[in-house]
Formats: sequence, C-alpha cells, structure tokens
Amino acid sequence: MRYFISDLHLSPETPHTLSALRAFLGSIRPGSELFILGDLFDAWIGDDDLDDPFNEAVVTAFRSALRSGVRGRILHGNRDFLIGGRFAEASGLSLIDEPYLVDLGGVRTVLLHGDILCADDQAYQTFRREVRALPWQRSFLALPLAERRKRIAALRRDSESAKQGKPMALMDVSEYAVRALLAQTGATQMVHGHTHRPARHVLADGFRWVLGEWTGGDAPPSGKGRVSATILVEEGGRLELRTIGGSA
Ligand code: LP5
Ligand code: MN
Repeated sequence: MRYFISDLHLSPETPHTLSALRAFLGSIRPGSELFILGDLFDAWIGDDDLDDPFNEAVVTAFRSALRSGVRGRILHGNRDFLIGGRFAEASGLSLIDEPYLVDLGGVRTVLLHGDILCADDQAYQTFRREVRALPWQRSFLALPLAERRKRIAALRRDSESAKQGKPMALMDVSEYAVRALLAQTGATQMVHGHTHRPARHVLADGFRWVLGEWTGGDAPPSGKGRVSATILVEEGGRLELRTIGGSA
C-alpha cells in the first residue's frame, strides 16, 4: 500500500499531532510506502536543530516505524524547505525533490507540496524565490538558532497578516499552473497538499488529489484522539481519500 500525507505542521505547541503521527505510523502495513508531501514541521530552521528534544522525538518516531519494513520519502513544504541530509539520515526518510513522479495503477502521477501552484499569489511567489535561493539559505543557516527562531516568529506574523488581505481564491492553486505542470511532467494525475482543502478534482485523465492538514493537535489530554487529517491511500492502483482520527 502507499500512503500520502502532508501538512502535519509538527510543533511542540501541538504535541498531540506527534502522538497521532505515532499512532498512524504504527497502523501502516509492513512493506508499504509512505510519502510526506511537505510541511511535516510547522517550521524547520535547519538540520543543526536536530538536538532539540521535540525534533529528536519526531526522528525517533520515524526510525522505529521505518524499522518494520516501511519505506518513507519526504519532499519540502514552504515551512520545512530547510530539511536536509542530516535530518533524512537521522529519521530514515529519503529526501526527494518535487515534482516527483510515481506510477499509481498505471497512471503517471506527479507529487508536490502545492505552494508553487498558487501562481496568482505573486507576493508569496516573490518571497518563495528569495528564500529558496541558496545564498539566502546559507546566510540564514549561519545565524544562531535563537536568532533564526526570532526571525521565523516575525515572519509568521507578517505572513499571517499578509494572508488576511488575500482573497481565498488567490490562495488556491491556479488552473493554468496545474495544466502547465502536467504538460511539463507528462503526468495525468497529481497529489499535493498546502492549501488545506482536501478534495478529489477531476482532470482529463486522472484526478488532482488534495490532502488535508492535521488539526486538533493542541487538544488537552482529555480530548485524546481529536487530531484528524485527510490522507490519501493507494491499494492495488485504487486511490481513496481517508479521514483518520477525529473525536474519540
Ligand atoms: O505557511 P502558510 O500556509 O500559513 O502561508 C503560506 C505563505 N507564507 C509562507 C511564510 C511561512 O508561513 C513562514 C514560516 C516559514 C518557516 C520556516 C522556514 C525556514 C526558512 C526561513 C524562511 C524565511 O510561506 C503565504 C501564502 C500562503 O501560504 C498560501 O499559499 O499566501 O505567503 C505569504 O503570506 C507571504 C507574503 O505574501 C509575503 C512575505 C511577507 C514577509 C516579508 C518579509 C521579508 C523577508 C525577506 C526574506 C528574504
Ligand atoms: Mn504549506
């Protein structure tokens, strides 16, 4: 079986999402493949933050799950594009580049985070180009961890206030960007996250599957089992969106 998840936004502030991830990993059938399509973390500020106790707990969760014959792959989201080889090695996940092509039941399928498809959100695309440039990343990674944390907190505030002024349609994917990516990759189907609008959209020869974010991770212990997410599961070439978790 193949499992596709994204947008967990793991953070010490939402500890129950990590518990839900552990439970999910424990439920995966041995021999399966797991694809994480970005934004595993709420913010990844560099692989030199691997000693952080929360990050260590995440790495351990993957290591133990992947020991039982599950293969895991991860691609970058807009929150964790600084994930690098050290995280991959520590967790046992293979770091893959988007767009990533897979064959799902004979259908050439392209996997990606999805932020690049929000082509009309020009302020974001300009920002994205800037921070994805290597010289910028090098100078950011050269800052002390505490300084990086401060800058990310400020950036999150800027981003949230920028989003207030953006119409919902602007923050969804642009149809022409979807068509262009299909043409560029020769794929007829697509799986992505980022927009947090889980759905199955019909394309000419396949579907555009949109994964959901993991919500409810800040629920108190009494609300255990409240974390929920929409994921995609493939078995024998058949794809199905599945909601996991929810009220206990
Ligand atoms: O993340 P989400 O879904 O809430 O919003 C995104 C876009 N915002 C971002 C910014 C991130 O949330 C910030 C956190 C990054 C975490 C770690 C990264 C580590 C590296 C450090 C990077 C600096 O991605 C948002 C989209 C939205 O998706 C929907 O698609 O609209 O885009 C914005 O809000 C961006 C603003 O429009 C423009 C940027 C404003 C800030 C300008 C500061 C200048 C910094 C210059 C750096 C070179
Ligand atoms: Mn995202």
